[in-house]
Amino acid sequence: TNLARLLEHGRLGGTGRLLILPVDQGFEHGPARSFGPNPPAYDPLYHFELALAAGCNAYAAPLGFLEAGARAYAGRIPLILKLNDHDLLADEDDPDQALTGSVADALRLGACAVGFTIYPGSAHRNAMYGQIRAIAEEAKRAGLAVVIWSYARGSALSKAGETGIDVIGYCAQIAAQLGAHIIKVKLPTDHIEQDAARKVYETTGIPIGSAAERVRHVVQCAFDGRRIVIFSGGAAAEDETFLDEIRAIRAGGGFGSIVGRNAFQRSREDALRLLGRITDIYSGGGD
Ligand code: FBP
Repeated sequence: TNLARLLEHGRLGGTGRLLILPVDQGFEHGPARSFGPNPPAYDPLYHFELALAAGCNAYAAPLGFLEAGARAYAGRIPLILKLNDHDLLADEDDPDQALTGSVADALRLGACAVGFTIYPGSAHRNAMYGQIRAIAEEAKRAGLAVVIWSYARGSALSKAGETGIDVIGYCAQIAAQLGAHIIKVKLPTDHIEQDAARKVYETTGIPIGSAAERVRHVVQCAFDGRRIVIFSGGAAAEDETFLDEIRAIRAGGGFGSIVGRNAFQRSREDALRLLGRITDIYSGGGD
């Protein structure tokens, strides 16, 4: 029921596509870097309003931001409580995430899903997999949906490897095997990180030449379309470059986007215009 709430809400409700506003960047990147470009975004209520006005399917944030507005907004827009977070104050080759919320918090705040980040590629990945296993069990028992941010990161990978097609496909598969209902990954490039995988891509001719083909392959890696795969927005970008990525996600059978910085780092009016164009594209128009 909670997964349906999320899929049925907003401008894309009932289309099978999703647009989610995630605002954990204050924790993940720092407040000035995140909200300095558009100061009204320091206010947690700004993001609830933006997600609502844009017709997003859901709004995702850590405990503090959700606590600031859940009383007024929990019944008006589906909420996803991020249960772990990472900060940038200490430089680490192998990043880890701290547990910053619980399933009980998600229920108290009226959220319909919990969110959790894993870092495949980090030396700490196995501890994160163990944590989400236990959290997903508890969340599902309570009727909450599970969203996994599956981010390749760590000393085992090159910088290019973090978005390599073989690695992103692997991240999608790991999140699906960990029981995610919704999987969030970065848009992959045509880089192939692992030699063993390169051989298979070359010999079997898996099409990965265009962005849409790569999206299709990542969706295939998440149980051949039986799990919902959405793609992150990334750092603020030119509108047309960004919208081309959305068109590629649609063309490749991706289920949608989770767009943070490209939404809240510009004026509200500008953000609503861009988010409107994204929902137009996912609804089948907007070309
Ligand atoms: P963005 O659209 O701002 O990229 O947000 C999506 C997201 O997953 C956030 O939830 C998270 O804070 C951010 O990406 C992490 O970005 P990065 O990989 O650059 O640290």
